[in-house]
Amino acid sequence: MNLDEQARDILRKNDKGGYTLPTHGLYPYQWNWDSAFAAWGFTTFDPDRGWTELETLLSGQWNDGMVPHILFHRPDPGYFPGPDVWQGRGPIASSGISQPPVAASFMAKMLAMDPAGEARARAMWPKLHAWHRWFMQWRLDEGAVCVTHPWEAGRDNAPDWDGAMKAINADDVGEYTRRDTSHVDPAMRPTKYDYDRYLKLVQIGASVNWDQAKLRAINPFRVADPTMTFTLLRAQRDMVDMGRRFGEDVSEIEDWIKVLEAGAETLWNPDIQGYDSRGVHAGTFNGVLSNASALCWYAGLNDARALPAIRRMIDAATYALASFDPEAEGFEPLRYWRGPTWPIMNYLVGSGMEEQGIDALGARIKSDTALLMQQNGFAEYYNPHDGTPAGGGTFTWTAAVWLGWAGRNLEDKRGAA
Ligand code: 9WN
Repeated sequence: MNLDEQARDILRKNDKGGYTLPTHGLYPYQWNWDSAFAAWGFTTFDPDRGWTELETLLSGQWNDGMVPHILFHRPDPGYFPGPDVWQGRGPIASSGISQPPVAASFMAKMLAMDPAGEARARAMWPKLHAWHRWFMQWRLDEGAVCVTHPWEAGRDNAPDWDGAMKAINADDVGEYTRRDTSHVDPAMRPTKYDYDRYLKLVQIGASVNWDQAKLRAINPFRVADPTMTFTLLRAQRDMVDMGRRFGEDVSEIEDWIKVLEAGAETLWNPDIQGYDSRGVHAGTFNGVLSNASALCWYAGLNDARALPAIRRMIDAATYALASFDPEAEGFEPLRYWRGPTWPIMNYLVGSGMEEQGIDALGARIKSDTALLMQQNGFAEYYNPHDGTPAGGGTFTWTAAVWLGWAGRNLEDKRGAA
């Protein structure tokens, strides 16, 4: 099988009928941003199935507009924490937090690829609008979007959260059994210290039935985050474009864009010459240069200030862009979001650079990402120094990135930028 066929095969095999698992075993449910990538990947060869993926995701939307980060369609003992721990209150058993809102941006791409799907996109637009409003209502700090749990950013154990995690007392979290470490090497996963705190935050949310007003008062974890701010800013721009086409009133969204642009500026940390996460309770930057810092171009900000530090990060790795600055203390090339390179982030960053005319660097990230898959298969993530595949295998969103971007118009741009 060639790589296109392998990638399509992965999507089909991870398809549970209406939704797609990130990978069998490790992640046996529907994850929010994984699902948006899956929808796009399917649209390259089966648009009908692509639209269905997004519709299934939005069928789990809560009354308040939130679209959960996990939908537990069918119970599976292979994942912890499951629906009984989360106690979500939506129409489908779910977690109680959200994830980076990339669905609208993928919907815009899907519409361009399959204009026949317009009626389906039109029906989803108001739901996405309600979800984005939920972020604007509950998650802003000085216009930047905050996460209330490390899992909400999709970058679970990134060093960005270290400061805020220290402030969480998890002594009374109780006994529990992790399942992730029985699927993959524990050395590649977040630590027990991290998991105690992840779980404690879930318990705090569930204790107030995920009431956002109450949670805001008691949650010790609130971090303004570049992942969320930049993906929402991009999503709002795509919503304006689609909304105009659908004859919707987009003036509110245009106002949100201004708020988010100002918010993004509050994440600029001159000390690291990059966009940084900011602890809201502590009132300080975290001093972390990550692949999320490089999402500014994806968000439509052509920021020359941000280029030198990101270029240095790219030069410091063999393959593409590491999730954390390879020259920073605490860099770990195989531990999840503390060093490895992730195809999905490479796509968001690289395609954003291509759109903003940072052509050579964008093309380099793309060809490195393609090379990782050609040499090492469709892994969850890779060691940015030697390309070792790690985490889960036959991964849905990695296959989608191949089909939609990395595997298209292949050129070797290594060394070109
Ligand atoms: C918790 C599914 C998800 C991704 C996240 C990634 C990881 C989950 C976990 O897997 O998070 O949400 O249990 O580690 O960090 O980005 O959506 O692929």
